[in-house]
Amino acid sequence: MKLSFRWYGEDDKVTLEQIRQIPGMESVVTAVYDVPVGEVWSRESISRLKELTQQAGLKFQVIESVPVHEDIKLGKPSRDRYIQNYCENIRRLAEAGIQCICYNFMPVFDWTRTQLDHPLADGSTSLVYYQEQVEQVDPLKSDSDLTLPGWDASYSREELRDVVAQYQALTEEDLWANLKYFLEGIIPTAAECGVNMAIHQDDPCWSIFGLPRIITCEENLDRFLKLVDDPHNGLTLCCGSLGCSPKNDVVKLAAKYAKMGRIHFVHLRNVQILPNGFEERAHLSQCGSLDMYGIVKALVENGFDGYVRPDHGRMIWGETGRAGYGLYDRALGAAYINGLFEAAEKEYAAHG
Ligand code: DNO
Repeated sequence: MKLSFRWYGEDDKVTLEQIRQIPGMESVVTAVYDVPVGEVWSRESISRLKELTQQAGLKFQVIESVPVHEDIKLGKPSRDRYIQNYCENIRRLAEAGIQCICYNFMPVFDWTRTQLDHPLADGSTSLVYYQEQVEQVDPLKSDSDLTLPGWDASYSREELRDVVAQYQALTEEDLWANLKYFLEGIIPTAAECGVNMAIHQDDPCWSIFGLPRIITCEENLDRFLKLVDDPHNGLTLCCGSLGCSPKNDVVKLAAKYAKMGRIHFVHLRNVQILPNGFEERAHLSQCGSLDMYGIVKALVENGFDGYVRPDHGRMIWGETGRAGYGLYDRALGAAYINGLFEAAEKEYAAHG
């Protein structure tokens, strides 16, 4: 396992020096943020990130994310140009030493929560999703002044309505076809460059606002991997995204896809499933619904050797900053992940 930590670049309040001091930390997970979605990343921006990372004594090997332009997901004629750009980004990142690229294929909305600072019983705050709050939001109604915290702020409300409306005619099968077209366009380049592509599951793993979501469950992950059956077409196993539905057995999925050699990156995070949604919790198994040791054991026993990062943390000890991405609770998560892997690896070495 290669321990990594997400860093949002030079504007991140969390510094590379701090990240470096987390025990066992190897690699940074980052991205170029100064280019609009769909365009080619400049070699200067990429090498700047690489330089800063290496100066801090960390490796520059994982990107999260190279975002996929909506025209690709919608299957518009302009997608070919965006797919070419995507391939060029893969080539440039490979030249800089990148081994793994995380991305997602969610229409319009990336991860969605209804509140980012919900107080938990211990006085910390965390990200939560309550279905009844989501149901109050209609992104197509201009008079609705409700927004959700994870929304892409680069869209004006008008643009958001427009792009959401374009998806109304798109079925799940259309989205599958567009994903296949995209993969057929990029995986040969990734294979040539030795880069592992790692799709992130939809978060949460169900449809929101009537928009299709397909990277959600075992059946669909099986289908995804067969779209282009090449080891470079793999997964970011996001435990929190899959684990917010009781239908997904994350331990089983970790074992299955690790055994197939198709998990390149793992986001480890715990969630508490509730009747009306879920709350993000501390990483520790006893704090939520997921068996974190079970997941790690399944990875280790099935030969997983990819990147791992602690995922969203709570805000603790008075820290303020980017929701889910403070230093303290993610560092606690990293320490816990180290412990789980050490135990699972020693156990496996001793008893198989
Ligand atoms: C949220 C993240 C996601 C993830 C993308 C990957 O905190 O897990 O935004 O980076 O979905 O493309």
